[in-house]
Amino acid sequence: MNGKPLKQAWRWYGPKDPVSLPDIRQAGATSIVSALHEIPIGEIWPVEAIQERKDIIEAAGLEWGVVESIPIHDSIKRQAGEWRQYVTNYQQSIRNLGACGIPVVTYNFMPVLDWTRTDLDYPMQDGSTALRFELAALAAFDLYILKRGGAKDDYAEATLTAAAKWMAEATEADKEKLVRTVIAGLPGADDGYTLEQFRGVLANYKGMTSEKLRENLIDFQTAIAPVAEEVGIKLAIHPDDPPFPMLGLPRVVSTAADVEALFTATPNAANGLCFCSGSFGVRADNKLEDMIQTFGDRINFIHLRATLRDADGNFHEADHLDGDVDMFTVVSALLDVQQGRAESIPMRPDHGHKMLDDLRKETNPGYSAIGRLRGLAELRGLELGILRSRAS
Ligand code: DNO
Repeated sequence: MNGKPLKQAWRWYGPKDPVSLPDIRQAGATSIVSALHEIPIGEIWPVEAIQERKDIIEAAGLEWGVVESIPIHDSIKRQAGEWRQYVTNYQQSIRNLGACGIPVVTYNFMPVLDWTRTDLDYPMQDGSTALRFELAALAAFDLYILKRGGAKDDYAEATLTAAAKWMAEATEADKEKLVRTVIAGLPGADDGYTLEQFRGVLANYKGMTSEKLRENLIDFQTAIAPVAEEVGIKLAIHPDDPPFPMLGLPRVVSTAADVEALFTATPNAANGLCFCSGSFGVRADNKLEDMIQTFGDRINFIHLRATLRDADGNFHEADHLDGDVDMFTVVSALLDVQQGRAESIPMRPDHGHKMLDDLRKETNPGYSAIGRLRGLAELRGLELGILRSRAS
């Protein structure tokens, strides 16, 4: 093959993941993306626990290439309470990961909720199911279930009407399911909440502006980037998913300008990006190819998936080579970045449809085996085609 390919990685939730390490080897991935999900947010990841997990991965013939994620304690995002202690703990976790030779650490800075969807089983025409975000459902949750003060001002008239309709048509079971889907925590995200707890944490953010949140993020990156650099770790901040403010909470890693502001403020070489085509791709104003060219040097980890939006602000996760993301252009641009690097950048097929046998199994939403296996196979073929066509 002419040119260096990306490293094929796969998210594994640890020993309890229904998709095992031997399964992952059969999918053809060589590198594992994982976290010590059992460690409470804010606590230090001990060397022994990291090493033990690393040994399990290596015994299966794989490598632990990326940590996704060390979640950030909420008090750091607000700079409240014991936040300095939590930053110190985070620095120590990075040192410990460095001591074990783990090269990349991913994290995000979304307040309160990590990635959010309103439907985890949205039927596709081919019989598989996908993850979906329906703006009217989120608005219905916000206005009628959470009953957040001032929520009405955050939505366009058409969304308010659609939300009222959603609510009128929903059964009690639909409403309960929506609450669970939005706030109970998706796999790999922070802990879930009950409705009461959720109101409490939202209240803690009262008055939080995007300017302040951005400052807090920059302070955090300024504190951790030199430590990462010292121990040979590359950081990769994951963009907001979805990439816009939600439930009155600001979000500051949604656009090219957001990303630019972070690298300008903390130019340290360890301060990098997880380029997630699906998250950034939800906004039509994010020009993915330009972003890859602009931030190429900073891209330390890649998530590849495609989303399909509609005019009402909804989106669902399309097949990897379908949807609004022009995957040929995205992978081509990423391969340009890759050619300037000594090491292969890890890339994982992000999410996947629930399909075939997985439809009858208990799986982690977005992280069933076969849908991701299909995604990885398609991406691998696309990459090979691009690299081969460049050979002449
Ligand atoms: C969802 C994932 C996110 C991601 C974190 C990174 O599938 O992309 O949970 O891991 O936001 O910190």
